[in-house]
Amino acid sequence: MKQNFFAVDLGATSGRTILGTFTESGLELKEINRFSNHLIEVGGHFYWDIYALYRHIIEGLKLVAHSGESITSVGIDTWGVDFVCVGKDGNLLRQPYAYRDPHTVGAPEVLFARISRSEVYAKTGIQIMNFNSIFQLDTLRRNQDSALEATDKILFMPDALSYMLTGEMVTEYTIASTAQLVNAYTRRLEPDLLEAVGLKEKNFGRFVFPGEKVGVLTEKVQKITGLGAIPVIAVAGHDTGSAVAAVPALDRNFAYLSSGTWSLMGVETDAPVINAETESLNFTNEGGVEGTIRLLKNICGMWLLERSRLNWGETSYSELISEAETSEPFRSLINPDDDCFANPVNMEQAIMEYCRTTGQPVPERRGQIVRCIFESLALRYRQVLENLCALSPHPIETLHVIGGGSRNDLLNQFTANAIDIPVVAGPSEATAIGNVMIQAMAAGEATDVAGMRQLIHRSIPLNTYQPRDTEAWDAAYIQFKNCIRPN
Ligand code: LRH
Repeated sequence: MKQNFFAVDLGATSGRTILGTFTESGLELKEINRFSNHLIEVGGHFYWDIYALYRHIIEGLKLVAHSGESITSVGIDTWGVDFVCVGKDGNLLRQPYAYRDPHTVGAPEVLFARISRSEVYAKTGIQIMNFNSIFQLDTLRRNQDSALEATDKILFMPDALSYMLTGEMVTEYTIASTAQLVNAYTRRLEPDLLEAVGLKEKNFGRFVFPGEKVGVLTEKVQKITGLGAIPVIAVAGHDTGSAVAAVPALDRNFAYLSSGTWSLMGVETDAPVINAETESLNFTNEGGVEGTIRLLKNICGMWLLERSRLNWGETSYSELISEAETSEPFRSLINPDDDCFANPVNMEQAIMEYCRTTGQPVPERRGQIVRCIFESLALRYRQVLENLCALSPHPIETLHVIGGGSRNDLLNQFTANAIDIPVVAGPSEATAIGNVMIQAMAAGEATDVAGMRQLIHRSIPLNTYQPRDTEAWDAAYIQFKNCIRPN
């Protein structure tokens, strides 16, 4: 019988549900619904609306039920680090804080007074970013947050949504690894780190790995959706974990760039790579599928454009890209990872201000801003790739760009030019594909990730970009390094 896998893929600016099916010609994906996901600002704090996300998932499930299609299983992946507090009675205690909330600014330094930075990094291998759950939890603890004080269980976003569908509480390994509370070697929650933020293992759900069953839809959910007792499978709950599982590579000699709100650039390894160099370069070791580790770096990605676009009404991405294409090259550059771009009130102004204070021409037109963003991202990719080449246990011959950003021809070409190796772009729906893959493996319809990658390679159109104008990009790289200011 035909098996349909229902993938819920939630990003920090938009979400979608997708029905994935294997046919003779390969993998078929049908988008069921797509919706935006907003940060909600209340009293200077930023939250997510988990109930709205839940409602969109229910809508998606209803649409499939009404179409008469069957669903074999459901899997949920989301952005990393954020979590929900659940009380003893099983109720969610408030809307979850969003990782761009400024309450964690300076939080790592406060925690490191009690447990050293090196110890935290040596255990987890996770790059220090102030929004990691460990720092969010410590901030809430110090602020005597009433929800945290009443918490019985902490559930990460995908696990919280699975709980709302099934009533079962789990802690899935890949999403938990982003919290900086998992030991990279034992692949379990690390008691010393939990203790440092006042928690115990009993404050988390049953620990599971990708492919394990969470539970089945509750009777209430069955009733409102018109579906049966369908299983919910723990996929790689972390979106980047799902996306990288779907890189259409035929061997190991590649780096990937998962391009969305963030640009995650790294390599896949069999074991954590945790040493003085990875620590000083602040590289991360996130948990992946089939025991793999993603040695990578977070780079501020399309966030720069998504946020700038808020000032430009409904201008389409293709219009903005063509305005960038006809703008002057290398007029001004920014460091995409400068702190000032984390959550500015006005991104366009923040970019202009950066250029002004670093003595560069201030971009005035939209096309100039977009060109500045794309060129700066491509040059930052080069910088991170240089570090990766030194850290990676295997050679890097190709860069696979996956995710929504892989549809951007101009940026793909800029990236190839900047890094001087070929860029292979696609699939743009890598995250949903990875999510479907894990469900298919759990259902016995696929055997392993390598086989699935071959199938994706065969059945999804990919575009290759060869490096061009490399001398001009070499000069621009020097210009880029000169414009970086300390964070
Ligand atoms: C990308 C992502 C990334 C995390 C960030 C919070 O969506 O999951 O891997 O670091 O969100």
